[in-house]
Amino acid sequence: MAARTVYFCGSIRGGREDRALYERIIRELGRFGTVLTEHIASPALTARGTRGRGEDLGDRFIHDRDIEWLKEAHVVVAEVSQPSLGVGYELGRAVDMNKKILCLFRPSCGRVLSAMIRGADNGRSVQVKDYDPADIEQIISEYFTVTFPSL
Ligand code: 6K6
Repeated sequence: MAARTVYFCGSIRGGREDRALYERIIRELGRFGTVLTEHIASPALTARGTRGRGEDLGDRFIHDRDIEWLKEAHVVVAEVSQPSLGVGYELGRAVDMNKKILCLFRPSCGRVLSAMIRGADNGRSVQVKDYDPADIEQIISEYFTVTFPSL
């Protein structure tokens, strides 16, 4: 079987407050496969969704490339505490592609997760987990070793 690929979703234009947490999640995901979207944790990527200095790729290019990566991915992991239209869109597309999806929500953020994300949990292919940041490595590791060891 080809090496496992993981598509990680995290807020960009929705706000970058959780960027450091994305970095930890991506580092942990990297133990279980190739993360196709490592740039989500890049400090150079601002809430404007550009890197500046003429490196802009164009929104259509970003969309089309990300959808191709999403199609390739064996599993989709999303940090959903920071509301993001792009992450919600990616999750909707991923559900339609029948991907295995793990959504991670931090109740300590003080928000209430959208019913369209929490309500998508079917206990199998789509799972939504409330977590404490201190436990994130363990939750990811359990997902790949206990919940879906074959992924
Ligand atoms: C320029 C150079 C490198 O990256 C950029 C600009 N932006 C994006 N690059 C890659 N993926 C993006 C970019 N903007 C949004 N996305 C996708 O949407 C990511 O996969 C995120 O999971 C999600 C974030 O959506 P918003 O609505 O918070 O931006």
